[in-house]
Amino acid sequence: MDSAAFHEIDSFFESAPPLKDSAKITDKLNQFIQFDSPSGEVKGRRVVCVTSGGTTVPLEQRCVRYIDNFSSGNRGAASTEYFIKAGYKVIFLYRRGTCQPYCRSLPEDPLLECFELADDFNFQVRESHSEAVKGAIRDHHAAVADGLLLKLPFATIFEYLQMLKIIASAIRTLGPHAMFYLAAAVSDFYVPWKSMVEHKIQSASGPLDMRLMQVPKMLSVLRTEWTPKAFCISFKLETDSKILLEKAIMALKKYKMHAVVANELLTRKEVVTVVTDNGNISVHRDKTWAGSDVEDPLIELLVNRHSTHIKDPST
Ligand code: 9Z3
Repeated sequence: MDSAAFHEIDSFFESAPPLKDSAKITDKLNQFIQFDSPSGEVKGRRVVCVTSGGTTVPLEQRCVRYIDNFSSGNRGAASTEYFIKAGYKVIFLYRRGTCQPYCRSLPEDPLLECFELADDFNFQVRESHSEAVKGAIRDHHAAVADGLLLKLPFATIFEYLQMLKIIASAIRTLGPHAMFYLAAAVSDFYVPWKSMVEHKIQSASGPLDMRLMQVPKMLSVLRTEWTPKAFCISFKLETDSKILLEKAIMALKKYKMHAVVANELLTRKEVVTVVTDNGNISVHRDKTWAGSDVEDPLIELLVNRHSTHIKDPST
């Protein structure tokens, strides 16, 4: 990376609004990483940071309006479940309000739809949702109790990137056992905090004309400076299939990722292509089973690749 790129990144962090609770987040992370699971095996345990959901770009400091990046959070939530099943500790960095691990089969408003009043004092789970509710509670509680799941919410691009940096510094000591799985949809353009108006933009002033700056690319600095030994997977999303693979290969080379998962908006739940230096692998959802997820074979493949990386971190 050249010095201009470092300067751009430094000035992004210097001018960002300070992250609330950053000391608390660091404490939580350190506790999570050091937590001895009831089964006792922490040494050499793999930790993955799964990012999920879209980042927002506020247009006013006292934000009324913002630009958003599309992501339901389903990819991140599903992947988290499969990583935990594979024995990983997962730091789930997610956009507040998006899909959560173990809740994917629940309706949108679970409290109102899954429960009913039994009498004036008690409520109960509706028969139709009882398996889904029991499963969600059991699996989520087990993951948290075993020290395998830490959930950290963000909303803005400023919060997301500051938290990513804190996470990187917390898991750096794990060397090749650490992994980043960057499924969040991250804003490419933003309004720097210092040039952002404080109050709500007035519509009486006519059409809105505003200049957005490019968000500095943090993937290179994450890969080469923050956690040089970690296994790094990023995602590439396109709507035009003709340019998808070429863009993913570019990202792989430019940011020195270990793999880039390429996906198209419309088919993202059916198929993804894992792009690596040794070629591309198409990963499909198992169509013989209605409840299957493409994340199941995807995480299996990445876990195997991570094992190879741990044996030889220079790969
Ligand atoms: C992805 O490509 C994710 O797979 C999706 C998942 C956001 C499509 P859902 O959350 O969808 O299940 O609804 N994430 C990365 C998107 C992104 O912004 N990538 C940047 C790019 O493509 C690189 S960081 O340029």
